[in-house]
Amino acid sequence: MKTIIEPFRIKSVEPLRYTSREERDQLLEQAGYNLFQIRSADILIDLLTDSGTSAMSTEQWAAMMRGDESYAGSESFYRLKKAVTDLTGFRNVVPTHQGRAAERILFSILCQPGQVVPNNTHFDTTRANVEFNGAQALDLPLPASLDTQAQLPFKGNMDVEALERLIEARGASQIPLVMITVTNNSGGGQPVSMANMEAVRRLTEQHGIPLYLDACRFAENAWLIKQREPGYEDWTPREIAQKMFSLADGCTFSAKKDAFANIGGFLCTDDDRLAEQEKNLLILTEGFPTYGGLAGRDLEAIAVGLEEILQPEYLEYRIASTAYLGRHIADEGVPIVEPPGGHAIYIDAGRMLPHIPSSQFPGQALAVALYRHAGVRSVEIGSVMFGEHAQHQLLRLAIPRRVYTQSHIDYLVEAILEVHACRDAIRSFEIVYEPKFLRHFTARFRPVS
Ligand code: P70
Repeated sequence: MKTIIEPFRIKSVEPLRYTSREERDQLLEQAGYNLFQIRSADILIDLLTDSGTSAMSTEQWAAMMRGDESYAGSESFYRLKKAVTDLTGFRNVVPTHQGRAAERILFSILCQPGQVVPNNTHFDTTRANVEFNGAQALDLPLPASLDTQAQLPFKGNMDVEALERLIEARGASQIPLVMITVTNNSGGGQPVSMANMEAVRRLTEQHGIPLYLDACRFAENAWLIKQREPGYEDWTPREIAQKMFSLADGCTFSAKKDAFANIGGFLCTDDDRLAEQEKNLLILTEGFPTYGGLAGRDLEAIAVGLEEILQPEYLEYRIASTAYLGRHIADEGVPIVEPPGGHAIYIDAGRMLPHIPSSQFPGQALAVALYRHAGVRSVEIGSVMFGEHAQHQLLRLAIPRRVYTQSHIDYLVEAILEVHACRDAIRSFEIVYEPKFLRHFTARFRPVS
């Protein structure tokens, strides 16, 4: 059969609530044109994020009933630890309430003011946590990835030559760790090749610098390696993922993405001394090391999710469904980050709206226009999120896992094409309020008249 179907059926549904254009105009004004400030009941299709928004399976819900809520020594922790160690090979597994808590603990131990942390591209909380500890968060994406239209298989790769130059210039002692984000979220959900990870590994090993994976979307990255990197066609997604982790010294992980959980994360390392320091910090704010800010039932949901995410039928459907959205809008002239990656389609808003300069936030303008027109929520990934560090002005349409069906995707295609047809009328924005860190969550905007 040629048709790729959703490899699940639906047992429980949530109704969607419709709003009128007039209502949405009013809601936007009240929200300061920031879609984070709109109530979810006022959203028809929510593509703000794929994080924590997955539909859990019957097996995950069943496992939650088994949750052991003991403060210390919970059986659920040992089930999670086994699932994580079998997958990653890491000895120490420190649970956290989500990915950024793992980042905060890791960077506050490893980073000193004045040091530099290279990453293929930092995502929002990763950058904020590095900077909060006084270190510099340096993006080293592939130069070729700057062209959103270039059709290359691994545009998420790190620029290994730039990393080599950095190590020479700054010295290994000023680089507490190197991080690779899979998939590269800020750069269009693009995958990182195994060859690139191996090259970075060789370099970091030579200089004694720890290599960490920001592994949020490891399974989607593994599937894209299987599809795009010669030599891996016959590997299972699990085998590919295991090899990816074997190249690293540790990882941070948000279970809200590639573990189908609504909350949770963890921090892994093979360094026992570092793990002790991490657990000492964990107790201060997250909790005892066998639950780390989560309920026992959450640990169970993650353990099951880590198995389900690697099922080939699921990954095939997932990547095909994202690509379907991308192809249907791109073939009609909407400039997207090519080729479609894993969890999201990214529209190059800078290219689509050439009349709006970066300083007036084309991605934000497009996010507002799409919500106004069709009740669809998306997120700007550009100068609102990253200020001067923005490499592109993108609008991200993130697809929650196992949540929306094919007709929702067809509705999105129609909505985006209609907005695209009226793109010349889309107005720009200026910021009227912003906080110090992670300003995209609470900034307020005003249309420029
Ligand atoms: C997203 C969310 C979270 C994330 C990530 C990478 C590569 C770490 C984390 C932190 C954040 C977000 C952005 C816009 C709107 C809503 C949410 N990414 N590393 O959607 O993990 O959230 O568990 O602390 O992508 O991409 P956590």
